[in-house]
Parts: sequence; C-alpha cells; structure tokens
Amino acid sequence: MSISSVGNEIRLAALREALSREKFVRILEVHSPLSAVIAEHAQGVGPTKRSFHGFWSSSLTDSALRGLPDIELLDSNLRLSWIDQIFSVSTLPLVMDGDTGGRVSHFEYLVRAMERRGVSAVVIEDKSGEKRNSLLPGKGLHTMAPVEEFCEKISRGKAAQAGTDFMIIARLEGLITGLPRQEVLDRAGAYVEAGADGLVIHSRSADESLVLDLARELRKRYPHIPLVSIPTAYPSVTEQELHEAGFRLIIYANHMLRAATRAMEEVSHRILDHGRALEAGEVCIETSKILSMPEDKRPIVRAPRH
Ligand code: SPV
Ligand code: MG
Repeated sequence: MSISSVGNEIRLAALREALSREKFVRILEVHSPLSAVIAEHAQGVGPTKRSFHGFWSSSLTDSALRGLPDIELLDSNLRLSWIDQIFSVSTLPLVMDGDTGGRVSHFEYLVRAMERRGVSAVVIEDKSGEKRNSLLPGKGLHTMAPVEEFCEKISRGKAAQAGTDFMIIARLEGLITGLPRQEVLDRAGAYVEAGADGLVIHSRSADESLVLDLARELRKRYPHIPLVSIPTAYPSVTEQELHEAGFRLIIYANHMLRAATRAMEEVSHRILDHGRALEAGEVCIETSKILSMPEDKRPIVRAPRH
C-alpha cells in the first residue's frame, strides 16, 4: 500500500464525474484500508476489464466488524475517522451509508462533516425510530419516516452543503415495508422535489421484478436522477439488466466483509481440525504478499477461478 495524495475536493467530485462519464457505475463495500486497496486494484478478465469506480461504506459491515448489530449505534465521527484511514491509501470516491441520517438538525452537521472529509455522497433511508437492517426477515421491524420530515432532512442537508458536488441520495424502503407501488412512487417524487440527487430502490426479495419495474417508471419520470440498486438479495441480476431498467449506480454492499468472514471461519476450523497450520495455509494468501504490501500497489494476485 502507498500513501494517497488525492485531495478531498478531487475525490469528492469523482463520483459525479464517473456518473457523467460512465454509462454504469459500480462500487464495492470496503471496511478497512486493506479492503479498499484490494477493491481499487481489482480487475475483471475479458475485453471490458471491469473495475470498481468507488467504495461503499456500509453500516452493516462497519457494525459487524465491531461485533455490533446494525441499529445506527456507531458514532458517525468514528465512522468518518475510519473513512479517513481508507482515504489515506486509496484514490476512489466513496458513498457513505448514512442510515436514516439521524435527526434533521444533526443531519446538517453530518453533511458538512462528510463533505469536509471528501466523501462524495450519502445514502439516507426513509425510515424512522429504531433502525434495523433492511435485509432482516420478519414483519413490523421497520417504521417509515413521515414524508414531510424526510423531505425536510433532504432539503436542509442540501442547503447545508458548502459546494455543489456532494450528493444526497434518498433510499426508498417502501418495498421492504410493503407500501403500495403508488406510495413508493409518490415518495420518490417528493424526495426529488426536496432536492435528492439520486434514488435507491431497495428490496429484500429474491425476485428483482418489482425493483426493475419501479426503476423503469422512475427513469421515465426523472430521467436525470441517477437510480441506485443494492442487489444483495437478488444477486443473479446482471449489471446489464439493471442498466436496461434505468439504474446508473450499483452498490455491492457487503461482499468484502462476508468473504473475509468466511475465510476466517474456515481457517480457524482447519487449524483445530488438523492440529497444524498446513491445511489452513491453503485458504490463506502467502505471507510474502502481505510483507510486500507497503511497496506493492497490487499485492493480491487473484486465485485461479474454478
Ligand atoms: C448496508 O450495507 O449497511 C446497507 C445495505 O444498508 S443493506 O444491508 O442491504 O440494507
Ligand atoms: Mg446500512
């Protein structure tokens, strides 16, 4: 890893630039400087050589990493200080998961703090009360925020910005809480009217058809508002399908931490199962690659694919 010299303003603007340049922007969850370096230098095979355009700072993975539930428990300044550490070794722009954004009056301060640190955008979800992760199964877990209150949060957040590049993206939770389609569309309209720079259509259904249907409708109504997908629950959908439905930004929201967690579980069990480290080594990266990381910007050579 090497120290990054990308200035906050340049990094902040890089998300809007990517959205205006690319037909499709993909970002990946990162939860540490190491995960950011890996994400930044990852490259797909084939002629398109896909790469990630940015990072997602997830409330779920930031919480899980510290052994905590995803209930808006973490202090935002603490999360921003972890983002600072990520920024010190990377160059890509970052979108922060802002949970509900907290109280309206607090959100204004959060917006300024994010902007100052070079965060490009925040996603806030239209829920209120005790926030729980949207993917949790079960009924009655979530409360929708009153529309007027959420709109005020958006408009006051926009007014609090010092510059024009920072984006406030409103996350529609209506499909999660079972709102009628028309109400989700009405809420989307109100949020755009209040100044939202983008809309997430969130869902925890394995069937993506409702999400795609809403995206087609919203794309028609608000062609200039980037639509955002978080396809954790419906991972078989392709980027091409999402793009055709009108999405411009896709968030791979928790895969880096889930991958690391599985590897850690496997390694810890293998050591116990075999009473030695040899079998655990098969699922570990070589120590030499870790040692070479301060100089080598691409420390991780990908494993052969099956
Ligand atoms: C997160 O990554 O914390 C999110 C996305 O909010 S999700 O977990 O899919 O709700
Ligand atoms: Mg979250």
